[in-house]
Amino acid sequence: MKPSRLSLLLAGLLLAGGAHAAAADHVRASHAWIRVLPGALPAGAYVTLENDGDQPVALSGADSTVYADVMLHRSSTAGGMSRMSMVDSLEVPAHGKAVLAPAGYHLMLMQPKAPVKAGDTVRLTLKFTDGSTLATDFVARPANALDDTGH
Ligand SMILES: [Cu+2]
Repeated sequence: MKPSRLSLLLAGLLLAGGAHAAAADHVRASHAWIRVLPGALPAGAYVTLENDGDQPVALSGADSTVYADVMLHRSSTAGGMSRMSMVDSLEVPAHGKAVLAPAGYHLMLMQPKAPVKAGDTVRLTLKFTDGSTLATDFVARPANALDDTGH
């Protein structure tokens, strides 16, 4: 371990009161993608979060320089009607994962400051309830995409 890494680690431990490191340090993000819709319509962002820590962590939202507002939503279907509701946080269990996917949890990206088109990469800063953050690159996919491969 290089000295710089060690000092960062020690600083992190001190900030966390010595109990455990920040939530984001234990989370790995993969399959991060955005489904872009025409014009200024809100876009859904999806990602798989894996937590290798011994404590559950919770996603509280995200920030973006490209979108003016980002909200954590959950889609559900009742009586054949699809609806979305706002969610305060989404838990990622210890040694488990949480999946944000179409028809379920997603980040709702509102008011793009510049057009985002399929093939673009957009960086979102995922935020956790302990205040830690994880910068993640999301690939923009077309409106008819079902997953991160674009199919
Ligand atoms: Cu939504």
